[in-house]
Amino acid sequence: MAIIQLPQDLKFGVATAAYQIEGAANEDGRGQSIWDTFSKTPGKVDNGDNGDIACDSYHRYEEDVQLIKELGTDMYRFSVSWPRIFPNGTGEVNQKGLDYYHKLVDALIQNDIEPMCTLYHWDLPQALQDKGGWANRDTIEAFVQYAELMFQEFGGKIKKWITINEPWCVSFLSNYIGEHAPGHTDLQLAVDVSHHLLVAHGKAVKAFRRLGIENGEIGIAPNSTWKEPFSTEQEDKDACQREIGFIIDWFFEPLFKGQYPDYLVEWYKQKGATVHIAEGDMKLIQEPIDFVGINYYDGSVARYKKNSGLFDCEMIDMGYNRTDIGWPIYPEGFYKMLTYVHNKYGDTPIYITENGACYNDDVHNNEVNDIGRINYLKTHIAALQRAMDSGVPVKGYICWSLLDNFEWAKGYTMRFGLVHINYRTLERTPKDSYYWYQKIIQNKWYEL
Ligand code: JSK
Repeated sequence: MAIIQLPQDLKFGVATAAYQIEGAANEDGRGQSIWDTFSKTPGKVDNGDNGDIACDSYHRYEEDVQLIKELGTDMYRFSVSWPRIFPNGTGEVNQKGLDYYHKLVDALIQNDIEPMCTLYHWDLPQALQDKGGWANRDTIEAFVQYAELMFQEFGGKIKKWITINEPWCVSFLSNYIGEHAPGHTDLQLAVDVSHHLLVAHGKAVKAFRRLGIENGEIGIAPNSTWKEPFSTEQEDKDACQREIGFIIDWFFEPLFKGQYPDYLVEWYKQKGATVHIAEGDMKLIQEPIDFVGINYYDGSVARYKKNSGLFDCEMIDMGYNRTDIGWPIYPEGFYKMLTYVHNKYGDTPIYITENGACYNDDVHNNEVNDIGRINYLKTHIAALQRAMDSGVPVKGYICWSLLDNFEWAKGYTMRFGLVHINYRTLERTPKDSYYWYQKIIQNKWYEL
C-alpha cells in the first residue's frame, strides 16, 4: 500500500465551461455562437443534443458555488460566453451578460473560492464566424477588444486568466478533422486558425500587461497527450514524436521559443498547407506569460502507420483499460508529458487546468458509485506527484469537471462530473469521487 503525500501549497480546483453548463441560450440578450449553429446541424452531435438548457447553471449558479464550497477546492475554473458579452462579436456590450459573471464571481469570492477565468472556451460568436471566424485576422482584434473589456471590468476581482482553451481542438479538430464547430475539413484553414489563435493570445497578454492588473496572472491552456513508441524502430519513434509535436510543440514552441517546429512546418507544407506569418507575429506570440495551463486526459503506446495521411501515428491497444468515452487510461503518459514539457520549455509555472475521466455511472439510492473515476484520479495524481518530485513546477491541479455537462460532439451521453446531473430534473447528486476528492484536498495525502 503506497501513500501519496502532496505538497501543502498545491492548489486544487474544479473546472467547467460556459456552453457546456450554462443553458439559458436565449436569455438576457445572449448572441448565438458557433456551437449553437453546429449542435443544431443534424448529425454533428450525438443524440441531437445542444446547450440550450445544459445544466442550467445560469440560473443555478448559487447552488453550484455551494457544491464547490462543500468540496473545498481553492479554485474554480470557469469560462465566459463571449456572445453573452458581445452578442454580435464586436460593437455593443450586453450589460446583462456582464452582470451574470459579476454575480458568479462575487459568490465565489464570498465563499473563499478563487476564480480562474477562461476567455475563449470554444463558443465563438456566430457573427464572427460569418466573416470567416478565426481564419480571418479581424477576429484577432475582436478577441483583444473582448479581452480588454473583461480585464477592465473584472481585473479587481479575477486574478487568474486563461486566454484560450485547447488551441489544438479549436484549430485542427474543428477545421481539419471537422469534429467540432465550425466543422470544416481544410488543413490550410486549420493551420491559419492555429496561428491566429496564438497571435490573439499574445496580443491579449500584451493588453493585460498594459492595463497593469494588480497581482494578475495570465496564461493559455493547450492540449497535451503522450505517445510511447511501440518499438525502437526509427519510424515508430518519428511517428510518436510527430504526434506529440502536432498536439504539444506546435503551440509550445512558438509560445516559448518564438518559432514553429521546422519538421512540422515542412510536414504541413508537404500536405499543401503553409503558415502565414505577418511581421511581428512571432514576437507577439512569445509575450511572456505567468503560467501555462496543461490539459491531460490520455495517451498510449503507438506506432507508424503507412499511407495514413496527415496523422500517421496509430494507437496500439496494449490491453489497458479505457474510460467510458474510449480513451485509454495512461497515467504514465501524464508524468512523461510533464517532464518532456519541463525539459524542453523551461520553468514557467504549470497549472494542470484539466484532468479527469468519463464514467457514465448512474444514481442508485441517491448515490453514484464511480470507482472508475476515483481510480483514474488516484493514479493520475500519483503520476503528478512523481513529476513534481522530478522538479516540474506544478502549482495547481484542476479536475474536469465539477458537473456532468454537454460534452461537445458527444452531447450529454458522456459524463465527466464529480457531481451527477439528472438532465430531466436538473438535480445535482455528488458522486463518490466528489467525496474522495474532498477528502484528499483536506488531508493532502491518500492511499493508492
Ligand atoms: C474534453 C481531443 C475541454 C473541455 C472538455 C476530443 C478531444 C478532447 C475533448 C481530441 C479529439 C476529440 C481526437 C481525434 C484523431 C487524430 C474537453 N476539454 N476534450 N478534450 N479534448 N489524431 N490526431 N492527432 O469537455 O471542454 O479527437 O484525433
